[in-house]
Amino acid sequence: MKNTKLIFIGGFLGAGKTTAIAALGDMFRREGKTVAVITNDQTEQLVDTALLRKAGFPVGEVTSGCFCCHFHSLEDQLEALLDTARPDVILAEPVGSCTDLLSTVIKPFSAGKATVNLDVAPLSVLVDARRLLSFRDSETGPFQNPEVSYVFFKQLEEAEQIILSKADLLSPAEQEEALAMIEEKAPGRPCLLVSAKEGEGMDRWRKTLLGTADAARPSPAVDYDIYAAGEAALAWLNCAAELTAADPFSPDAFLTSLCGGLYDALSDAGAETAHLKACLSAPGGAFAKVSCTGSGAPLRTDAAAPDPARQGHLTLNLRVNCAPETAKDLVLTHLEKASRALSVSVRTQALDCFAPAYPNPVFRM
Ligand SMILES: Nc1nc2c(ncn2[C@@H]2O[C@H](COP(=O)(O)OP(=O)(O)OP(=O)(O)O)[C@@H](O)[C@H]2O)c(=O)[nH]1
Ligand SMILES: [Mg+2]
Repeated sequence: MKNTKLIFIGGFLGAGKTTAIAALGDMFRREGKTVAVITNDQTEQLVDTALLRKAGFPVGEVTSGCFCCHFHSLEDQLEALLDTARPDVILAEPVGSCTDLLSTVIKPFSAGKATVNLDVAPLSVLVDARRLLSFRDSETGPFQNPEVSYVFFKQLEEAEQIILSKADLLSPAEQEEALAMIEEKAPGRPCLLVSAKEGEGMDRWRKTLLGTADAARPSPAVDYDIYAAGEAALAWLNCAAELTAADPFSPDAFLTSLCGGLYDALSDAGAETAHLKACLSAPGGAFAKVSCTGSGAPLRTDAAAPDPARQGHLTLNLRVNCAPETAKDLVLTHLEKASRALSVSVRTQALDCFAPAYPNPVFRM
């Protein structure tokens, strides 16, 4: 029986985990390996799942909460993928507000606590240098909340290797500043500079993932009250809607109108967006996606669907530091505005909005 590799790619919201998973998955596939992915969120309707399925990966979802608190759901999803896809490699993306993965996920797998026996790779934690530097100049950080900063830096502390992502966007000075900050927060930790978009550093990183996690590493102490407060400071909103129009509309223009307007309104309300992402699937396989990771970063088009469509399925995920009700009101307002601007009728199918609950891991070793 083959020994399937299980690779956890952690890191804060918007750090580039899904983009890296798609790129690593492609690299493994080009070597002839079979690859599957597990996505994870606090609730259903995931942009990441839509994107990775569109890229041709079998995807299992844990949508009831983070891997650590829903370890048995993670086992169920792994078992299902092992049965159906028979992968050589499973790439797993924990929720971006999650930490203490070494104690609650990596060590339990390494100690044989799981129902599936998989070879767990070293824990990689991605960090977006611009986001990292945004924590530098104020005590409360970009989210105006020391508990969110606590979660962000705990993720770095528990990494077996730190991956400085989106290298293509960084000036040499930003790279240097980010590397110095990482060395200060996690002294001596291996750190790779990568760009999943342009390929820089990716092959070096891929090779390290063929190794096995060092489960004997001491886990950082994590204060769960602070961790819980950090997670709860962010409003979490997932939404799905069906779009229809009498005359064809541009999926790209709809997403830009919706997310551009929403992002500006959140900024005007004094809220810092951790990640706003939305995708639109149209008949015939067209797929458009936009994303914005805050701190003044522009809205980016990750996938374009240039042909006009008469219908589409919209998925929107927002994580932002404001009250859940504010996030919900602004999303509904901007859905309405985009609907009017593009003469598209929007039928909301699902809309979940809340602050994440206190984390209660199944195992903590
Ligand atoms: N230029 C550039 N952009 C990148 C790179 N990696 C990711 N991005 C962009 O960063 C944004 C966020 O990327 P994701 O991969 O969705 O980040 P994530 O960590 O999975 O986000 P969450 O799942 O919400 O926590 C997207 O617009 C990506 O296209 C990169 O290497 N270079
Ligand atoms: Mg993701």
